[in-house]
Amino acid sequence: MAITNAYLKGVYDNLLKLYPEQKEFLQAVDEVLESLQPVIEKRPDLVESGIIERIVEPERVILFRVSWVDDNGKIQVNRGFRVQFNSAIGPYKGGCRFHPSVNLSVMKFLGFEQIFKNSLTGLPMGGAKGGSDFDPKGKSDAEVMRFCQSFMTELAKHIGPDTDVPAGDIGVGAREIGYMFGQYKRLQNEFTGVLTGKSLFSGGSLARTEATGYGACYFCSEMLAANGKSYEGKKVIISGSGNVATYACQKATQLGATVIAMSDSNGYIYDPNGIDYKIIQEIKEVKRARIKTYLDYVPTAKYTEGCSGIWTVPCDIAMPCATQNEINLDSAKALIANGVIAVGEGANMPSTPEAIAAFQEAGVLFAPAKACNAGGVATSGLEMCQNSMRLSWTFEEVDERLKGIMKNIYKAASDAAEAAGQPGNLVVGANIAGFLKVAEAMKWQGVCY
Ligand code: NDP
Ligand code: 2IT
Repeated sequence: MAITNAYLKGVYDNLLKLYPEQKEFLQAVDEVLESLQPVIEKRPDLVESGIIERIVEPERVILFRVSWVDDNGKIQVNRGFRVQFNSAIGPYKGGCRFHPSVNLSVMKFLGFEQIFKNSLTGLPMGGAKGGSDFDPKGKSDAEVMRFCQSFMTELAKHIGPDTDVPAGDIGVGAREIGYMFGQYKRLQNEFTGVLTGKSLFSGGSLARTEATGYGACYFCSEMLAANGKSYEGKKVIISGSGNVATYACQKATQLGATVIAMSDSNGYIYDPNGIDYKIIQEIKEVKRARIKTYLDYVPTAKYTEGCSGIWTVPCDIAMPCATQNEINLDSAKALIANGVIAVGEGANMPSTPEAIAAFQEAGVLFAPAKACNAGGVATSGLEMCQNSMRLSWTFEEVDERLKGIMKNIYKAASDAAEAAGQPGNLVVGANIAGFLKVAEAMKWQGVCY
């Protein structure tokens, strides 16, 4: 499928002319606009209100220099970003990514996706993303702290608990959130819920750490159940070994599956007896070591250099939880040939458009990122809620709410797909369901951005 509607194609072609180098951003917009065709054909009012032209432009992009001093006393300079994409349904909300591959295209694709994802959660959160091309790998804690303080010194001018609430993403976990929170508090002289993913000692929510991985499994469970299937007895492959991957591994195992392979950017491990998430947690969260270290704990496991080979391992359910475009057409074909029944995207945009088309044509159940990984930001929303009330819920209470939210997202995406005449197409369903709420809010608020 391609964008055939002349109006939507015109909007896309204009972006292509304006931002030809922003490949990831254009990829994300292309998918959403393609999905919106049945809606736009029935809703001339949305065209008249210029909703599409407006929704593809960020309300504000902040780009700044981040200077910091390394352990050798040398001055280092990185680029900092915050893309405040859309505030129609709530304060800007979305993670920060620290990775050398970060650029404006990556920030804009993530911010754009976040608009629809946050809308799907049913909570009042607008869409944003931020980050830096800083690489935390190999840096001392003191270097990471100095970087985070410098990053926050500028970012603090643009965020606030009712304005924009950043959180974690690749390369930004509890340690980085802590350093940023401390600096914000020092600058503003305010103890507020300005970030989520906070420590439990400083207003964090129980179950936020686990939420994205758990949520992805809850979403996939709904999708599998609707098709008479479940995780029980299935072989699962999870790419990555960071926050999302670790807790997807724990939940998939709790649901009766065996997680047989996981990876990092260097390579992947294969353990047919099932990977214990606690080992991954120790390797990644405590030791900050490479996945290869798994062999020290389980010598019978196998390590293969190179991360893309993980998709050639036969499995029933594939959960890409590392990064964008990690499953290309070749990887999709290998998974299909090996009999995969479902793909659940824990990462943002991990499958290329060609891979998604191949899965859908082969009848593989496909859970798209903005629905499947929305449990993380949903639980961030629950953290904001607890901060506003100045109280905290139990793990069980947060987890129950998360389950309910993931169930609702599945239903919203599934119903919207059906209404669009494409039953079972959760890509189309999630895009439409996420979009409609934001579009109505933008229309109601007039031409304010
Ligand atoms: P982490 O930094 O905790 O882990 C990232 C994992 O992915 C690591 O194993 C890392 O390997 C691997 N990885 C990162 N970049 C690449 C790359 N270019 N090629 C191969 N492997 C790579 O991040 P998260 O777990 O938080 O995030 C993973 C994905 O989930 C991202 O797409 C993120 O946007 C998405 N996401 C995260 C949410 C959250 O709450 N944290 C919520 C929703 C989505 P290595 O250590 O070798 O770099
Ligand atoms: O991509 C994402 O949804 C996240 N990184 C989590 C964002 C958040 O605000 O919790």
